[in-house]
Amino acid sequence: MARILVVSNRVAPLAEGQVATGGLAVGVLDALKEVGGIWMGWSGEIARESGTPRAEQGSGGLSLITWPLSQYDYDTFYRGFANSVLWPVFHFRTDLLHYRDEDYEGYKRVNRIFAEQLRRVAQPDDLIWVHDYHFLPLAQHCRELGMQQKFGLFLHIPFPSDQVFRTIPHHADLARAMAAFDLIGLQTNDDLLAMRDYYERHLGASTSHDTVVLNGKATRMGVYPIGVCPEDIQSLSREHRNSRELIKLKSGLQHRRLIISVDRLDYSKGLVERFRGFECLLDTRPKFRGHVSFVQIAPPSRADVHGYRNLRRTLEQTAGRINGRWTELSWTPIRYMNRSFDRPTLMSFFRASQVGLVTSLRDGMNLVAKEYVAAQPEDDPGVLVLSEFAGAAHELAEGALLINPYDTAGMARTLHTALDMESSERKHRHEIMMDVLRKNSLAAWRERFMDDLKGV
Ligand code: ADQ
Repeated sequence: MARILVVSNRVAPLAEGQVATGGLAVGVLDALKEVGGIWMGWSGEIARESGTPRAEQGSGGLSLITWPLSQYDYDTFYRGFANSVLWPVFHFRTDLLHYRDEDYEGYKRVNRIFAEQLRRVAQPDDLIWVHDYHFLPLAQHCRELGMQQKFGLFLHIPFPSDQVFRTIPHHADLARAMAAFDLIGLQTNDDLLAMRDYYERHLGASTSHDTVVLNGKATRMGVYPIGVCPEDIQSLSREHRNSRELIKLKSGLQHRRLIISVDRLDYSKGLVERFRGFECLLDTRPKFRGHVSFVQIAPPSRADVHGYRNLRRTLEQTAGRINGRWTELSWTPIRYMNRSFDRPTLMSFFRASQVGLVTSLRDGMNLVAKEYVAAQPEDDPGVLVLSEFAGAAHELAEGALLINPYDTAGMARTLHTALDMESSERKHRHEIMMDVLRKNSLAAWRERFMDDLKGV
């Protein structure tokens, strides 16, 4: 069986006692454990120079190769082009686009470093599976080095409409480089249509349902919605239902109902809109005052990237204002925590919450929505309130209550519906969503992508 070489910006930990979390880490680790292979990426360290690799051997033919980046490469590649151009634009936030030529040069340079590292270890039959927006030109650099293996790219974030994509300076350059991949996987059909539309209209590519042909080279495209392992989450949340952290949370709640949200602190997740929606619920529906609490867990991310510091300040002010207005001696409406919890604890929090609230303004998928559903007790499940702009809404529209996060009054109305929903309807909706999660599991996602890559 062919080995798999995985490239992503960060790799999952292999060391004893450290647990891989999140869809990417778990899904990729499982694939590598099954057939053996190498996972390559940035070590997270800053050094004087980029690129001295360090190898780490795991069990079952699995190893990691990581290397540091220089401060300049980190600033231009990671903080610069990847997170100040691609991330905001792919999430439709052209107002936050901050472009500099040196950042684009840095982005390409780091991609070349990754290509050279790949060439050192790749064997002719390896399948190369590249993840996300950090590495859009990677296959092209590898081809320039003479590599002929099959290259697949999975884009975890949305692909924007062509008008928005064209705000990126050198967008055509980037898109031509992406066409060096043999397979590009996207989260939703909307993303696929947007990408195909761009190639057709702006680069004159000929396209069919699942293939784009540019200058005689065919790239296959497909929709592969990333999933979770519903059974694992179910048992994790059940086993930890008496965890110390959960007991603390419950004792603070004093039998009040709970709305929960968990995200990286990112402007794409619609946190300010969400706080306003909850405020509107309290404002317009007095029966919930003192009876419902909202827990927001949001560890800071990319604090050194433009746009993130302001967001944190705005959220603190908004939460402070709402709590200042409504807090009673025995009740705090919003508990806003800038910290992480381990996965079992998080799943037990989901299980104990009557509403899971996801308000992304744009989101490739949103695994938290799926994790919330999977963690619910079957005999008394909570309700998922989900933004129609998260990729997950494409699969969960029938079971979740969909909202437009820009519609504050609509969000309050939907929260009211969720909090008052009868048990029979909650169970029915939960069953529908669990069927989808089982069918589109993380294993199914990985297998479909890898089978298609082998077949291209
Ligand atoms: P993210 O933007 O990071 O992922 P998401 O899909 O929700 O968003 O995944 C986050 C993961 O981190 C989840 O597994 C969640 O449980 C975990 N997590 C979040 N906050 C946490 C906390 N406070 N403590 C512990 N764990 C926490 C990107 C894209 C998404 C896409 C995924 C996967 O932006 O759209 O769904 O990749 O493709």
